[in-house]
This record gives sequence, C-alpha cells and structure tokens, in this order.
Amino acid sequence: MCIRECVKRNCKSVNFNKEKLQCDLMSTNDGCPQNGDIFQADPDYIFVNVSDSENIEKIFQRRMNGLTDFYRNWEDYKYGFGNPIDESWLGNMYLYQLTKNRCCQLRIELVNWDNIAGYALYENFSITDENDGYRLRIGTYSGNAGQDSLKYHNGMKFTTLDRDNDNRSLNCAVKWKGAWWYNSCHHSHLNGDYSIRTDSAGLGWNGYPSSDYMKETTMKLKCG
Ligand SMILES: [Ca+2]
Repeated sequence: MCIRECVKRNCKSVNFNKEKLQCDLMSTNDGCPQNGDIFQADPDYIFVNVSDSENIEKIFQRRMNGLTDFYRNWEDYKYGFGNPIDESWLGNMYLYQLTKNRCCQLRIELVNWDNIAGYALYENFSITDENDGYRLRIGTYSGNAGQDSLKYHNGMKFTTLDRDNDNRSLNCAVKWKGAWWYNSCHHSHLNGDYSIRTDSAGLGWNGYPSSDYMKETTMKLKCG
C-alpha cells in the first residue's frame, strides 16, 4: 500500500507514518476509520490512501436538496465542503491528487426538474494543480445528456467569486452565483444556485432533454 496523500485538516491531528506507510490519527475518535483506500469520514479531515495499482471510485460533487450553499470562495472549493453523504464538493486539491498520474473516467449523473435522468461520461478526466488554477482536462464524451455541455469548459481554469480565471471581463462566478471551470461563461453549471430552476444561475446543462435545469446531480470519478 502506497500512501499518496495524508492531509491534516482543521483541528484533527493526523500523522503520516513513513515506516508503516500509513496515516495514523493522533487522537482517538470513536467511529473514525483508521485507514482506507479513500475516505472522508468527517468533513474535518480526509485521507487519501491508495496504491498506484488500485482502482478508485469516488463521488466528488452532489446536489440533491439545496441545503448546502455552493456560492463559495477559492479556499472552500480547494478544501471541500458539505457532507459527503449529502450535498458536497470534495475539494479541488483532492481531485488533483486523485487524478494525478492516473487514468480516470468522469461520470456525471443528472436528473432535471421534469424527472428525466441522464448521464455524461468522459474518458481521461483530470485537473491540474493549484498553481495552474485546477484546470479541467476531459477526453471523449459519451452518454444521453442531450449534448456534451462540458466540452466548452475543457482546458479552463476554475473560477470562484474571489478568483477570476475565466475568459470574460466580468467574473462569471459572481455573475452566475456559482463556481466552475467557466469559459465565457458556461454551457454547464452544476455548482449553481439550487433554488433557481429556469435561469442560467441554476444547475444548468445545455441541450438536456426537455429542460436544461437539474434538481439532482452527481459527479464521480473512477480511476484505474
Ligand atoms: Ca473574468
């Protein structure tokens, strides 16, 4: 088992044991797992603990009820927020770590306000590191989501309300109340405002059957 990353978050104390090649919790917390391939047992900390040869499956974004605010700053999107079993964003630094030097597939599952379910699948998904703005890299699209509405964002850096990396003179995150790999600005927008169903500030996917606005979204990666 090779430890890729062992990250201390907030007040939880985590020690990387080089001899044993594992992450150890320094404080005892009942119910906290001691290791695992990848887990985020508590929003306060995350272990990424995988070997180069192991497969990874990980949900990194979910919208389902609008109870979590997604209009957030760079640091929040960097470290992640929300509850992993509810609405959440895993964190761009972890997405970078998980997709670095791996072959990953991105699967986006969508349900719009007309209850039509669909998916978009991308080969060769990764994001670059923070110095490069967590730039999106995706390969070939397949699926039944109407059209490939992430293609427009391929190669773009991530933009948040306090970090403008988009191609528009204004800040697209501020204009559309979200955070995304905005171009000038978007063809998809899954971190938008949940309460808005029929406007570009909502959870949009252009060209989706019957309606472009979503009530449920899941983004997950699968890496070999
Ligand atoms: Ca701009």
